[in-house]
Amino acid sequence: MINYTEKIPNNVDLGRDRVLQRALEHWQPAYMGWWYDMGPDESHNYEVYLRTAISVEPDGWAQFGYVKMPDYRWGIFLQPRDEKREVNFGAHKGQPAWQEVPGEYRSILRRIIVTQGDTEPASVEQQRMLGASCPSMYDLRNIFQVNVEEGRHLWAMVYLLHRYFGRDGREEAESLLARRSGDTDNPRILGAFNEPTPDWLAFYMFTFFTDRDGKFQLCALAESGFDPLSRTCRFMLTEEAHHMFVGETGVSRIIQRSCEVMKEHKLDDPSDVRALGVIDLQTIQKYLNFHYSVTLDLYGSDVSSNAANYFTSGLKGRFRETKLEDDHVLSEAEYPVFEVVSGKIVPKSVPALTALNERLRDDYIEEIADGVARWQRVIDNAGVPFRLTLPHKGFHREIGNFAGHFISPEGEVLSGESWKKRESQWLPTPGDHAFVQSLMSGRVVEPGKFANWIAPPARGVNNQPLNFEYVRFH
Ligand code: BYC
Repeated sequence: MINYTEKIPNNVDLGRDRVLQRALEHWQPAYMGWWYDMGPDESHNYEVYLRTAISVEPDGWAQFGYVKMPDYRWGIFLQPRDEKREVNFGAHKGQPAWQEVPGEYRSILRRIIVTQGDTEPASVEQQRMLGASCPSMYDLRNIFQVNVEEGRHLWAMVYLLHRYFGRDGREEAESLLARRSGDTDNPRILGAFNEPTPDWLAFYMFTFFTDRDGKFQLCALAESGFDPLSRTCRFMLTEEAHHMFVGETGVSRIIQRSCEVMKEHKLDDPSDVRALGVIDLQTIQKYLNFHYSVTLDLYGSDVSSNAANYFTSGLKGRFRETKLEDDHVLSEAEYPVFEVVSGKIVPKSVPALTALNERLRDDYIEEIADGVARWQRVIDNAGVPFRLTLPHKGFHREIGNFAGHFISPEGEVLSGESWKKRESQWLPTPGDHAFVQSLMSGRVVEPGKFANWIAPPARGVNNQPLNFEYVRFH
């Protein structure tokens, strides 16, 4: 008999919760089976310098030490409860926050939790082969850190399903381990989580763009009137920051290295840049276009009655809901969305309640633009005349008002034919992928060494030097 309280660090009084323990007796071994099958390939015996959360206190959420990943202590943590917390928006505004699931919202709440939970193992599956082509031991350690924490985020959602949703919750928790990223018969729920992450440039783009969707969705769920969901998401957000850091600095280091080589050899033609074994800025722009557009789809339709219901029910708020100055009910307010009418993109005012997906997407775009401006500074500081741009938000979309239209990165509405002709200038082609992957044909794991196509980071993990042995392979 496994002692779960010892094995699973938690602040949910797991030791005394018989129902939860019984549910975990079935799920925990299935989770380990999933990790052995779908977790990072060939990594099970490595000792990795990881941070583990063992409590929510400032000194407990980031304990560093060597761990074999299957022995990682995936914990269950909720931010401490605020007894006075209320439902802060929607039809129940002003009522005490719910500690149990309101009966009438049971199925939509379960659906939100399942959708959130589904993304976590999906991303681990998408990234599982990347260890074989890592650019350094430092980067290898970072991807493993991201992977174990995505695993913990799955635990966080599964805790809610087991604790609050009875048999339905247990079934959903099992299905979370059964779906597979990219599987034709049983795929992950949301589009971007079925796309491959075939190389490290894609991985850094994913953690910059898609993990940031994670941040914004978690922020919206952290506003939930269902208090356990809010408290779980608040704690998850402390870990999410590191994932976005890995993405932002990863892309930034690739840009820096390419610019260094371009300056040193005084060249800017992409094929000359490629010939020196670094990634040309044009290819980086194409990857950016792809990951940005696929991630924009994750916010759902521009006009959505689901989103209006989530808000009015008090289950999912807006980004920084309690800091916003309005009635938090949105019965009168309007919000602009865009649609394609007779070959033109035109604004349309719709009830703000129905435009909540679009609003969250707009909040996200603002933060993304700041990150891209930081990448641009690396290019400018190197004195390279190249501008990275964010494409128009209608570019390459499959969900919402732009789906089915052909929009250029500049926001022109094109015919299918002229889109096809230019697509290869805007999105990575099989040839681009083959080139990027050709740079990443093997792994670089000598402590302190970095692949030619990426600059070293400014500092190591947890104040350790860059040549620290972040992963022990024996
Ligand atoms: N792909 O009213 P609509 C993260 C479906 S990332 C496929 O527009 P709604 C992480 C939708 O399900 C954050 N299907 O959408 C990052 C619906 O289906 P039904 C994840 C899609 O419901 C990196 C229909 O289309 N968390 O944490 O308002 C690494 C019409 O839907 C997609 C969440 O997403 C899509 N992209 O909004 C690790 C938060 N989009 O009803 C982790 C929870 C929509 O016709 N989820 N559909 O069967 C939600 O709040 C909502 O489900 C969504 C969609 C915002 C995603």
